[in-house]
Amino acid sequence: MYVSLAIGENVGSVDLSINSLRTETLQNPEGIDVKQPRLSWKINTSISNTYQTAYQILVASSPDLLSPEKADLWNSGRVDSDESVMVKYAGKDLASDTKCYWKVRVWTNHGESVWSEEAYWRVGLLYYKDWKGRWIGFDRAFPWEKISTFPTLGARYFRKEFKADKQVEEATAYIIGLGLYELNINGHKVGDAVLAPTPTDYTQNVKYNTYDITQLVQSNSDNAIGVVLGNGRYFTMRQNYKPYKIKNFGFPKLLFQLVIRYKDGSREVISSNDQWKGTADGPIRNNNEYDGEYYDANKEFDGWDQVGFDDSSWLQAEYVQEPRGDFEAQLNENMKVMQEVMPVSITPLDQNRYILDMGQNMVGWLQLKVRGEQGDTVKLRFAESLEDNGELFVTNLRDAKVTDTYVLKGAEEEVWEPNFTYHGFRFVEVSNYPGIPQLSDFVGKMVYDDIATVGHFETSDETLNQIYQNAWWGIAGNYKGMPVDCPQRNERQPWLGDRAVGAHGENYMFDNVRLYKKWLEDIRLSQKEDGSIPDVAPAYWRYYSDNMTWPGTYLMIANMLFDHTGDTSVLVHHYPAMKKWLDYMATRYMNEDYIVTKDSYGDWVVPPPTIAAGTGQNADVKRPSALISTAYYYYFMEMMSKFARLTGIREDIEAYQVLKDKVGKAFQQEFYQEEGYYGDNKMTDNLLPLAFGMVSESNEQKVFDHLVETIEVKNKGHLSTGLIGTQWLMRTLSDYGRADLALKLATNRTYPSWGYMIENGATTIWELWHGNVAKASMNSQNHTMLLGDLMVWYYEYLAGIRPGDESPGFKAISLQPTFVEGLDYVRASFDSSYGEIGSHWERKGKRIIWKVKVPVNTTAKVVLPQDIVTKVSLDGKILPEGQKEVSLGSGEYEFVF
Ligand code: RAM
Repeated sequence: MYVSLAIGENVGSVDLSINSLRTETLQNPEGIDVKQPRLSWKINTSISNTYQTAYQILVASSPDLLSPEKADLWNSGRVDSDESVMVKYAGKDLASDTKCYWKVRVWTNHGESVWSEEAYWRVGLLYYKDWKGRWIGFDRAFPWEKISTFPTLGARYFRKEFKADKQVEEATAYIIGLGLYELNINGHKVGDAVLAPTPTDYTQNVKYNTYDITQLVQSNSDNAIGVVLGNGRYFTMRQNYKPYKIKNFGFPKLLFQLVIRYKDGSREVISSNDQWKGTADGPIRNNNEYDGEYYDANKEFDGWDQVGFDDSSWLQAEYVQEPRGDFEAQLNENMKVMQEVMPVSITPLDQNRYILDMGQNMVGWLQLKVRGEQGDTVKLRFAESLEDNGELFVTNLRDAKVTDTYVLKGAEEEVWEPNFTYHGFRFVEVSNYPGIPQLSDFVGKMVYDDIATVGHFETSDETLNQIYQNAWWGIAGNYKGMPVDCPQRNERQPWLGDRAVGAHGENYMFDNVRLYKKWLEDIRLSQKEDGSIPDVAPAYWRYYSDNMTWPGTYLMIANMLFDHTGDTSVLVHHYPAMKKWLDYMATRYMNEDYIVTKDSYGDWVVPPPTIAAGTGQNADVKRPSALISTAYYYYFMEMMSKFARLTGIREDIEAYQVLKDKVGKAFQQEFYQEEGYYGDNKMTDNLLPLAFGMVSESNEQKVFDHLVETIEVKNKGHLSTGLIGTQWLMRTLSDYGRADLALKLATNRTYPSWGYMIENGATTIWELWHGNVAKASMNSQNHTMLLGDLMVWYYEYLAGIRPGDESPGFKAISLQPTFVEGLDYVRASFDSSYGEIGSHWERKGKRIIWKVKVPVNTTAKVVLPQDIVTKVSLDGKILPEGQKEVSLGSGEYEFVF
């Protein structure tokens, strides 16, 4: 929608439009339980330096009422404000199960827009009492099922017919299907989500999904509902060999509610109860995340989710115990098949077995096309790499069976893919395939949270680009409604430490705000009464090890979300739990000298000194270090003081500073060595105090020199950091003037480095620096944790895009690339809440041409390189000599120097 505006003599007419309307940062969300949702929009215009001066929002209960005169829920009137992101709804109280339509117009310094197109959100079921149905399921296994270490529990199928005996105006379905569900109406799958809903600790909260199914319900007619339930993270007997460690929640169960509004204004609710029919004797004979899915097509019941199916042999649905957690609307995205991957080769192993190569270590599953006899049983087994003899390498999967089985019914052609499992794999062993399988019989389905890729990054260096690709595949694949550590072995846990800084870099690549908000809530809810926070949250594995670094991710991600979105409510909401945790740690583990004595993992997985030394070995994994825990405590004091300031908890601002200073002094005394380094002079020992600002000015250079000496001399130009140190490595080197050394580490192809992984065939990031030779049991080929701060460095240093100091959430932007020698160009962009931020620089002979893009309603502070020798021009005009900074409004600009 464009409108021409006369806006002053010099400019003529411009286009000004508004789009990307979002509620709680979602486009047209269905069923949210936020009582005061926050509304955002983007302004587009081709004219530079445009900012908003006022807005007007209308919210109405129907599109017809969406005018200033009629808006029945809210007419904000003209509000003088430059806010265009997360503006809080301030209209009438919202009722459950209602739809709210909205639109907005803005005034800018360059004129006024017309009304935007309309968007909507639907209010979900706000109160427990709004749920009319009862929980149904079968709280038991059936005779053909097995409850053991490797249980076989099939999917549960439930069905119900109902009559919509009038003209349907609107039909909305609310569903909580645990562990996983698929909802069908009249034979059609509802929505494109897979492996829904998002996993939680079901004793704390369970998430419901909402669907507008108006198009699927037949007016004046009978209709059928069919729901399939999978085990997911709810029925986890699969790991029951460690009941002391692993939570099990029970058997799959369902709560369902369909609200139909008829054209005549009447309303009808159809919900789950014991009038539904159910069976566990269907085609999905077994399903779980680790062992795969077993599907017998001969057990299919044709038309079971359509009207007229004879369900007389099915059982009456049973009332079952409801889960303990609160029912909440799911605000983060469900998973989806996000991309298809075609296999690149198929190689026979023996008469009956073939190896399929997907060309990429991916997460998801394989779709199979097959023709054969009834009862033929095709097996698919998945792995990340191959043994030398061409067989699958499966030892690193530990006891996960990762096998999908399909039993043919003998139809003309059968096409199948699993519903309730996923695998981390590049290779697939196909066995018992009738006939000769062709590449075209298989399609890889890449499955992760339905979030957009918002960042693009490219340089003149092939290694940097390939690492970026590997990172993208690894990060995306490990988004499973929570960030998991790995997708392939019998683990797949949301380990906190792996994402502490990683999440910050990921945010430039993916629109993951809702995912990380959800995860922060998982972490908060995992806190014990006494204050302790686990290393894994949701705590499916109970690891309450009283650690500083892993649980500290709680604070670091809150900090990232604030800096990247400007959303203070995150800090307000989590502040008490963070404070409680820090108090808990201090009370138990801070000695009278202010040293925090407890740490669990140290600098997890530092590289063995040589490949030979690492062959057949784990990394040097657990070396708890009081240096690390004390440094982090110091760092968190600064962060808490910031949070206290932002949330208005005045008394804490100073208190945290005071404690920080004490911890800082104690750290100096305890760990600083007169030779000018910290602790044992390991890279991480020196990196942390430098990165956290703990080193006195007079010592800084000495400490930094030791760090550099370790890299250049001792390590011959390589890193020797594990999960902790790598999180601060690239930025610290650059901040102290050695971006060239950071670039060297990032482009190395020899051990240990990210490039070494690539040299050895990696298409994702390994768990271990020596992953090609390490002991198999602890050696995933798709972990993201060793990325450290590399992605942050790509965007914030090489491209120089950062949130500005003056205003968080990229309302103010800082642009300051490191024009490091050795790169000919860097091209990056990032789609922020205000629009695209771009930074492209390129060497042309001795000059650098740098193009930047600043979105409407933001400002950017550009810091010019300090060591420029030539004159600087901005859009062809020479800047005054000595100018070091330029302030820009929105638009596209070109610097030359
Ligand atoms: C491993 C996980 C994870 C790491 C922990 C400490 O089991 O893979 O990545 O955070 O250990």
